[in-house]
Amino acid sequence: MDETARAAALEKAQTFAASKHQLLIGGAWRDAASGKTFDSINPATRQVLATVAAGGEEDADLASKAARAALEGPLFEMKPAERARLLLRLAELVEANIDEIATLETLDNGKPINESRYFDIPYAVESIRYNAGWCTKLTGETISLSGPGDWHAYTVREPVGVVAQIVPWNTPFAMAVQKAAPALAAGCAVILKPAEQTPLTALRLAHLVQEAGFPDGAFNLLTGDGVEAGAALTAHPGVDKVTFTGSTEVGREIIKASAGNFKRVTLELGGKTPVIVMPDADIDKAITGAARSIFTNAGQICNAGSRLFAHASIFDRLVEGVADYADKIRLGSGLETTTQMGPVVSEEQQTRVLGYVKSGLEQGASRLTKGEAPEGDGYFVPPTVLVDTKPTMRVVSEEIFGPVLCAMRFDDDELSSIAVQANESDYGLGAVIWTSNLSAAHRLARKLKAGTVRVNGGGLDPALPFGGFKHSGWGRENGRAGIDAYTEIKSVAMAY
Ligand code: TXE
Repeated sequence: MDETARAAALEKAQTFAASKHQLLIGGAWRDAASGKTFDSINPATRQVLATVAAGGEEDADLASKAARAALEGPLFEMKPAERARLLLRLAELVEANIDEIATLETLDNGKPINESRYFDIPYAVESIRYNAGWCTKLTGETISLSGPGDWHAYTVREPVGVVAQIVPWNTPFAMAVQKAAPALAAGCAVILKPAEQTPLTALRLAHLVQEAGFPDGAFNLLTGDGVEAGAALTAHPGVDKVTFTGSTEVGREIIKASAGNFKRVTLELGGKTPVIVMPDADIDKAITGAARSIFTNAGQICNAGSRLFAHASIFDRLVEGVADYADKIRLGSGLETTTQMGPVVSEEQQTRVLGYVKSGLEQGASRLTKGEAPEGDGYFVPPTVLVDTKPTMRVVSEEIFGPVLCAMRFDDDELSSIAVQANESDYGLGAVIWTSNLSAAHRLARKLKAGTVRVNGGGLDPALPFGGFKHSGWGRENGRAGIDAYTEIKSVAMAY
């Protein structure tokens, strides 16, 4: 983005933020039934950025009915190729407005514009295109039966139905799209509930979904907080499936609330990803990789590499390298192109993350970094590297969701014992290995209890299933597994 493009995008984003924000239900924009609203705050300035409708139980009910009508009407009749065309049109619209959407994301969430403009939103575009491809490829099987008589039997994959999608604030647009695109590709009707901290890019998405030409009610937007709007959706008998990304505690609540009508549930919860650096690794690359893994988006990523395990022979060089990287990170307003780390999303998160650092120091950890938070009103947290950390400390066992790395050493090269250390967590979302010995990498990958294992780098891809073992959740998003999760298998057996 050059200066002119940046200024134009900022003006558009600010104009959109200042506009009236309602709920999208059945193709119509309307206020919340209660008339309530909430404010979205710019975390870099603490100023009110937008005022948004606060949906509740009555709105959730209307949205579920509108979604059901779309599901049983126009979506039922729609050919797969038409769904694909609509999604491809949506991808084009997102791309055409990418500077504005990225700027809006940065204003609402705080993340550096270079992250939103060159990673988050392009990833979302790829996710829409990837899922558009699946529309015409959701096939069943023909099956030979062994019972008495002659049979023709086959399976079909049908849309699971009305899907409530509850998304968090750390990558608001990408997360909304990563959920909505496969659901729409499978023929489901969606009710999206963005996080109350960051509703704006989901609102922009809703306008673009309408512009793309999806039938009324295929995509509904219910802004509001978790306890009212979110909980109303998860308990609603008219909702067939819930997909959620957020905290482990709320994940448990969602399982309970979904039990009433046995909703299908997909959960992407927390993580405490281990980054394992073997002595034969390319250390310079491992330093940069480990630093990026925890400091990107100020550590507010579910699979941020928050536990570093390094062999004793390279430990000092590695952690000093990461601490040096951390101390050079430029913190500031996400709107500045020179900013490498923005504020965390809210005062609550800032207090929470700083509280974790304090608890780590009180429990005996030492801080290698010197970073100070910049002056000003933003919710800044300096990137922090802690050493002398132990598995019993809260900073090591709990998800911090901030730019805080806990470094630990291992002494022997025995892969099993490294895996035991890395697996010593309730979470099992991701793991990263740095080594030049690929046989060791494959062996270690088999031993790690993690949904995704990356070797010598790697990122997120719409084609690669993503999700967790253990307390990190249920099911997978992305890839074939991701779209299958929005379908039910129906078997049809026909006697000749
Ligand atoms: O999450 P919540 P919070 C973790 C991270 C963070 C902590 C707290 O450790 O520090 O959670 O963040 C909606 N029924 N992650 O409190 O509450 C809510 O409105 C239905 C990890 O912000 O889980 C929002 O849309 N919905 C994570 C969404 O859930 C409810 C990303 C997430 O909010 C609800 C975010 C309820 N009872 C936080 N209560 C990741 N895995 O990426 C809340 N919500």
